Amino acid sequence: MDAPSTSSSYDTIANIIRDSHATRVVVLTGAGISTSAGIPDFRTPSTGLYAKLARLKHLPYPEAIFSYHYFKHSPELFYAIADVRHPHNLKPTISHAFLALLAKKNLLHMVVTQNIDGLESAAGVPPEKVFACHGSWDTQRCITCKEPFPDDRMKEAITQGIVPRCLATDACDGIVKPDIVLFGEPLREGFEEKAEHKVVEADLVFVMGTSLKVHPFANLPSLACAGVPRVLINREKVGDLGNRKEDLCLLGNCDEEVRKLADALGWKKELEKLWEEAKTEHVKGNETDGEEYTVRLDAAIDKLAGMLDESLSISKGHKSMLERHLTEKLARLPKPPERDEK
Ligand code: CNA
Repeated sequence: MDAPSTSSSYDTIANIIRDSHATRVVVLTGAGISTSAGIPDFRTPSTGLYAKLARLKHLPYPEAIFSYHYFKHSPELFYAIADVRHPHNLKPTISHAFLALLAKKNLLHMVVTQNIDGLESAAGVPPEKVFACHGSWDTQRCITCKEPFPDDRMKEAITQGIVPRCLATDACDGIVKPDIVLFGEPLREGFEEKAEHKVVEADLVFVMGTSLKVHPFANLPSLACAGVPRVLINREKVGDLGNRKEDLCLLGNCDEEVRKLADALGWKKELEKLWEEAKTEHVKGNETDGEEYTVRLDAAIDKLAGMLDESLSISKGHKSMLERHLTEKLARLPKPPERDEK
């Protein structure tokens, strides 16, 4: 980890906010703001999903489970771990509550999140202030005819780990997919208006809990106008954050850094209260504890490793077909932005 942030960084940011220099705050978030809720991120070595999935020897590469082309070929894998990836009854973190507090104080212009867990809304950020550019688990549809699929049937399929099939007509029988954006799929509509334009309009930008490895999201911080402070809250330096003279880097765990910042702002009590209320409001009934979630995920991946035999492994022929498909797609650029890894 890089050098810890100095107390003057928190005071500098607090002054920018408190003295009303910033009233259009844009927050760009990734999986790191939800890891303390129990949802592993993708890329943290050993605890991230890619590290956990690396033991599935028959996967061509760990990210394949989140690729659209692989999903079309082998949706069983996606659904085998869907239940433990679904954010059922997980609690928002204090970092999510910080976003809600910015909204409550009329400072929040937009949260643009890559996360699909819905925890910003669960913490109380108004829906019009959240743009989940990689979608969410809230709705689902057939990938062939695009017909929406009923929530109760989806819940059943996820719980049982079976691939749901379209009910629209007997002829369709297409695979149903939650409306989350897999690698290789077009982004949700509105990226230009609700993400890019908002960053251009921002007078303060936070970048929290993201490796900035997924494009086009990764380009967003660079759209902040010259002179606009960009604050990175993350365990490590990412992208070009830190390169501009007005950049500030709070390197550490999001929740701890947010607490220190709230303290500098004189918002600590209010933040803790808002967080407590959000947890009580959101989690009704069977609350899932973060540790329990991780244990269940590990068990599901172990089970999957056992299930995965040669019949599910991607054949050499299929792999070269996918590669050909990708090459052809790239050759057809330019086209609307897709969620892509760099
Ligand atoms: P990533 O590539 O796994 O990067 C996460 C980043 O956050 C890394 O730089 C970590 O060092 C950092 N980090 C992790 N935990 C913390 C913490 N507690 N405090 C501070 N920093 C931390 O994830 P990205 O979001 O950058 O990648 C984008 C993918 C991840 C999106 O497409 C998401 O859909 C996908 N994803 C989402 C979730 C979710 O919805 N909660 C979970 C896992 C993956």
